[in-house]
Amino acid sequence: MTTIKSITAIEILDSRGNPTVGCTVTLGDNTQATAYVPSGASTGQHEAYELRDGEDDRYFGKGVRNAVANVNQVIHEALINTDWETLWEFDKALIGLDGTNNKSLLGSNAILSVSLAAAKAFAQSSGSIALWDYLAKNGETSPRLPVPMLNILNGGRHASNSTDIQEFMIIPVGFDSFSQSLRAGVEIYHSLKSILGSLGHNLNVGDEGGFAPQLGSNEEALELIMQAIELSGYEAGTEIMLALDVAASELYNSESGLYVLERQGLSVNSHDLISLYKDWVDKFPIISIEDGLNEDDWDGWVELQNRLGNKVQLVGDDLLVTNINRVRTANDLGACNSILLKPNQIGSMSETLQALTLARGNGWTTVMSHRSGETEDSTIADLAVGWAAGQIKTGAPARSDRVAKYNRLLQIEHELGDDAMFDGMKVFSDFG
Ligand code: 2PG
Ligand code: MG
Repeated sequence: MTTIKSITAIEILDSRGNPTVGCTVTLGDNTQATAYVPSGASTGQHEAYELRDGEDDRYFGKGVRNAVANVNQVIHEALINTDWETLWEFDKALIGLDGTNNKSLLGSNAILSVSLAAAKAFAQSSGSIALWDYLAKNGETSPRLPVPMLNILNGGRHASNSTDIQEFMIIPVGFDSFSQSLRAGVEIYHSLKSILGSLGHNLNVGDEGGFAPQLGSNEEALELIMQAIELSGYEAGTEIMLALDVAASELYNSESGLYVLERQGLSVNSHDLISLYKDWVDKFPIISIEDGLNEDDWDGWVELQNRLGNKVQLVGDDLLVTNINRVRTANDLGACNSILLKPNQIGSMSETLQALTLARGNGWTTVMSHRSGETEDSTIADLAVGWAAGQIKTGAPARSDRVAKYNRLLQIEHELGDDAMFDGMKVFSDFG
């Protein structure tokens, strides 16, 4: 039995200088753990409700004092001094306190902060090495280091004046361990910097630490990344694969029903956009496309899956919002073959795990993910390993909010020693 003595939250800042919730849970045995909640920019319409103060002019309305008060008053008062048999029993009671289907009463940021901090505290108190170990034991999964997807070129909502496509990622697949894979990714990141510099592009970075040059087209970004892979001495298509997060909900014009790619001078319907992806997939070693279409364009997604699903991992982010109901719909329709898992899209640990488990049961791949607004909290690294997600998306190897996750994974790899499992290209064996 585990008891909680206190649950306290404060308002802290994320990597974009916006307020977010930090929470500390103290157990009856004095074990204490803290977690910080991330926040998105290209958020899906169907995500759980992030409670911000609005109204007052503190932080231009983005303060989270109400969410913090909900933790310190409502959640603290309701959930302390009760005996919990498992973390999941506690998590269920926490979710039940809100009672709405999108956490709009207490705020998903309030609830998730408690859910994450409690998970860390329960893990510590159980005598597990760390959260990853506790989760693996609980789920009876063997811990696995994820293949990293490094977002080395940022556009869309994460960088002004860059590409239409939000994220150009590299996936180092042809390596035997996480650290070797990461090293390759980091070297390519540095090579991309030299190439951009030699071409006279600016070397500023976007919200996720990837470069944000002003390029003429989205294809140019892909070509520059191919050159960076070559310059680093790696082979594209075998050792290194490419991935995109189009974040197409941001490109979709609901009045015209068309997707607008300004850099490309294109306004296209979903059929033609899929054809464009098909051209890119034929030309470049792209193994993964996330949010290729708008979050409610179910017919388009089904066509995308039919035309590219046997070759390419089609990841639902805004489409699925880590929500089992949308995972179910997508599976019934045959709309995608992979899920992006963002705990703050749904607002709790247990619901994130449910979405992962259901997706895995569908035979899909699973990708643990950061948000564009992050903190030094690296819990997603533990979730990726403990739940054996297979892949993690956590930005470029730049800026501490991104690097914290990579460093945490290096630490876990070290702790696992000879038991550190890493799949590399095997994760993508269903594609290509
Ligand atoms: C995404 C994320 C993270 P945001 O679209 O996948 O890269 O961005 O957190 O802004 O939604
Ligand atoms: Mg996305």
